Amino acid sequence: MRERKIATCVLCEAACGIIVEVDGLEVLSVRGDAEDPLSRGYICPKVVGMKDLRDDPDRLRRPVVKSGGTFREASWGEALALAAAGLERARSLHGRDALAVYQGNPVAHNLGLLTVGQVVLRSFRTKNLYSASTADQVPHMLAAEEMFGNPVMMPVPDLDRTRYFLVIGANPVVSNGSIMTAPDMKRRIAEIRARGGKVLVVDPRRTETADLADEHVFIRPASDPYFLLGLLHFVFADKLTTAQPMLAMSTGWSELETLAGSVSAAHMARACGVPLATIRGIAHDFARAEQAVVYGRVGICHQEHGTLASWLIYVLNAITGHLDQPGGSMFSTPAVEISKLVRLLGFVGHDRWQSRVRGLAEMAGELPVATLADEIETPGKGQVRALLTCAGNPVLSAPNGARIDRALPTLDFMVSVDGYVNETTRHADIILPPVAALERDHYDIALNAFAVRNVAKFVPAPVEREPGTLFDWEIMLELAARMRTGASPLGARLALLATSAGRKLGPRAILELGLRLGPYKLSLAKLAEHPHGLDLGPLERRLPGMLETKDRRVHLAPPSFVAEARRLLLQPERAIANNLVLIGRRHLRSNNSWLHNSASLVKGKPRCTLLMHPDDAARQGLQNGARVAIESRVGRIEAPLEVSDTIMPGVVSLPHGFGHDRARVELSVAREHAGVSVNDITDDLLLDRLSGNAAFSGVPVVVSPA
Ligand SMILES: Nc1nc2c(c(=O)[nH]1)N[C@H]1C(S)=C(S)[C@@H](COP(=O)(O)OP(=O)(O)OC[C@H]3O[C@@H](n4cnc5c(=O)[nH]c(N)nc54)[C@H](O)[C@@H]3O)O[C@H]1N2
Ligand SMILES: Nc1nc2c(c(=O)[nH]1)N[C@H]1C(S)=C(S)[C@@H](COP(=O)(O)OP(=O)(O)OC[C@H]3O[C@@H](n4cnc5c(=O)[nH]c(N)nc54)[C@H](O)[C@@H]3O)O[C@H]1N2
Ligand code: SF4
Ligand SMILES: [Mo]
Repeated sequence: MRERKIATCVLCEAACGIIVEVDGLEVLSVRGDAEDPLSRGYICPKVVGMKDLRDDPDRLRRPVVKSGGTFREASWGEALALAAAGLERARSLHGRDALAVYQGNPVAHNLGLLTVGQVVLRSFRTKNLYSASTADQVPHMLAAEEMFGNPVMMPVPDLDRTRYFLVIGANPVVSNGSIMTAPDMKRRIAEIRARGGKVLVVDPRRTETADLADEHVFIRPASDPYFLLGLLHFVFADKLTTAQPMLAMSTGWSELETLAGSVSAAHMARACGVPLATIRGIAHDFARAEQAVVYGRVGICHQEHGTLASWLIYVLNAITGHLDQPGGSMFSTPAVEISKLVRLLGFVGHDRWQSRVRGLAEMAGELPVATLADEIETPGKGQVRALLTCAGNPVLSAPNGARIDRALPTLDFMVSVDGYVNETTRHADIILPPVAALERDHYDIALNAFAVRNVAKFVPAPVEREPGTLFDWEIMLELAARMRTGASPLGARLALLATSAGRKLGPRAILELGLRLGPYKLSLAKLAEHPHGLDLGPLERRLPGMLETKDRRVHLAPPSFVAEARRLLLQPERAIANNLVLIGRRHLRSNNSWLHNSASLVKGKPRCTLLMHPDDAARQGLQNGARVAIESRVGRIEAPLEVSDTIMPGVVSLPHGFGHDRARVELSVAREHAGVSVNDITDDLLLDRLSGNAAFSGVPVVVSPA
C-alpha cells in the first residue's frame, strides 16, 4: 500500500522537511514538505541520498567479522560478543585509556547516538575520546564556553530579520549552512537584499555565496584574526561601539578597548591582504547598520588561530549592539535545552586533562583528532590499543589521514559502527551496521539549538527497518552490556540495570524528558499534533538569563584569548615564499566522504580538482587540465588542475573526502570517482593552539607538473 510519510532529511544541518512515499518496505520517492515550518518545501539535490543510501547494495545489513584478511557475515550475537570481548580485553590488560573512541559528523543528526550513544560512550571513561568536532567547530565551542559559560551556547545569525550579513569563511549556498540551521539559503540571502540589506562575503575564493552577495572580499587564508582585529581597532578608534545593553551585563570591555588601541590597522591590512580602507569601511557599515551580524564558520575554525577568530566574531557582534538583538547574532531557544544535557554529560570544561604524547588540552571531554595517530603509535602506559569508531571516517577526514591509515592496522583490535566498508572501517576487525536513516525516529536535538527560527519536530521512522537490523543506539547499548567483565560486582549490577532500562526506554524516553523539562514544556504527544513540525516563533532575546558563567556575565575578554591575541600581534608576518597555501572546498552534491556511492550524486564533471589562479598557473607553466603533484611537509598527491580566477593568487583549493581507490574499500560507485584525499597532505602539526582544532586552511604546499 502506498503511503506518504512525513520525515526530515538528515544529510546536512538544514534539516529540511521531506515527504517520503513508501510502499511496504520500498521507498518510492522523497520530496520537499511544503508544510515544514522551517524549510517550507525546499530541498537540495542531495536529498536523493536519503533513498539512495537506503537502497545501496554496498551498504551492510548484517555485521561482518574479519577472518583471514576478509570480511564474512556474522550473526548479531556472534559479532557483538566478539566485539565486546576484543574491546574489553584492551581495557582489562592495559587500562581504560587503552580504548579510544572516534565519533564522526553524522552523530549530530542521529537521535539515538546523541542520547543513548553519548551516555554509553562517555561511560567508558577513556581520555582517548575523539570526534570530528576537533576537525570542525571546537574553536566556536571554546569561545562560547569562555564567553557565555557553555560550549554549545553558540549564537546564530537572525537571518530572517538582518539587514547586514557579513559572512567570513563559510559558503552556506553550498553547505546549506552550518551552526545556522536555515534551509534555502539562496532565498534567505535574496530576501536580505530585497529588504534593502547588504550581504558581504570574505573568503579566499569567490564562492557560490559570494556570487549572490553584494560584495566579495578576498582574504589571505588563515589571516582572519588580523582582519578581525583591524575591525575591532576601527570600532573603538572611530567610536562605533554601542554600549547598551551589553556593557551592563559583561566584563572585559576596557581590556578589549586597550587591545584595540594597541593594534596597528595598517599592519593588520598587510597581514590579511585586505586593503585598509576596506576594513575601515566594513567596520563602519557593520557597526552602523540597524540589524547586522558577522558570521563565521569552518573557514574561520580551520586555522591556526581559529579560536581567536571565533572569539573576535562574537565580540564584534557584542560591542556594536548586535548580539542578542533581533536581526543580529542571537541564541535559539530549543525545545530541548542541550546546554543542560552537555553539562550533565561532562562536556563543559577545557584543559582538565592533556593528551599523553603531545600534551594537547582536552576540549569538552575530547582530545584533538590531530593527535590520534600519536596516541596509537607511541608505546608506553596509556597507549591506545583498541579503537571504536562510530559514524566517522578519520582516514579521509583527519589531518594527515594517511598516517592514521598506517596506524590503524597496528591496533590490537578495532570495531566500527558504520554501514560501509570504507577507508577507515576496512581496518576494523568487526563492523556493526545500523539501520538506514529513513528507518529510525528523528528529532533534531542538536541542530534545533542552532536554528534561525525556533522549531520542534518529531518524526517516527518513516519506513520500517529491514528485519534483523539494529538501531545505532541498540548496537551501542548491546556492546556496552557485553563489556562489563572488568567492572566491580556492584558496577556490573548497576550497568545491567541501566542496560535493561535503556533497552525498554530508548531515545524516545530521554527526548520526552528533555521536552518536558524544556522551556516550552512540550511532550511527544504534543508534538504528534504537529507532524510537519511545530513553529515556536522567531528567535528571542536570551541574555543575561541563559548565561552559565559563574558571575552570570558575558566575558568579553577572557585573559587567555587576550594573551594569545597579543602574542599574535608580536609575531612577524608570515613570510610569503614561493609556496602556495592550500584551502578546502565543498560541493553541493557531496557530503564529506560519504555521499560518493550514489550514482545520481557523483555524475558530472570530476570534482576533486586543484583550483589555481591563472597567474600562478602561468608563472609555473601549468595548463588547465594538467595533472599536477601537490606536496606538503606530510606527503604528496596528484590531481587534475583547474585554472580559475575565482581563487585568489597564492592559494590553491582541493576538496576533502575523496581517495576511494584504496585497497579493500567496498564502495563500487565511489571507486569509479575516486579522486585523492587532500588529508594525505594536510598537516597534523598545524593546530589552533587554544582549542586543538585541525588547521586545514593555509597549509604550505608546492605544486609542480606530475
Ligand atoms: N581537509 C579537510 N578535512 C576536513 C574538512 C575540511 O573542510 N577539509 N572538514 C572537516 C569536517 S567539518 C568534518 S565534520 C569532518 C567529517 O569527518 P567524519 O565524520 O570523520 O567523516 P564523514 O566523511 O562525515 O564520515 C561519516 C561516516 O559515517 C557513516 N554514517 C553515516 N550516517 C550514519 C549513521 O546514521 N550511523 C552510523 N553509525 N554511521 C553513519 C558514513 O558511512 C561514514 O563512514 O571532516 C573534516 N575534515
Ligand atoms: N554539500 C555539502 N554540504 C555540506 C558539507 C559537504 O561536504 N557538502 N559538509 C557539512 C559540514 S561537515 C560542515 S562543517 C559544513 C561547513 O559549512 P561551511 O563553513 O559553510 O562550509 P565550506 O563550504 O567549507 O565553507 C568554508 C569557506 O571558507 C573558505 N575559507 C577557507 N579558508 C579560509 C580562511 O582562512 N579564511 C576565510 N575567511 N575563509 C576561508 C572556503 O573557501 C569556503 O568557502 O557544511 C556541511 N554541509
Ligand atoms: S539542504 Fe539538502 S541535504 Fe541538507 S537537509 Fe535539505 S535536502 Fe537534505
Ligand atoms: Mo563539519
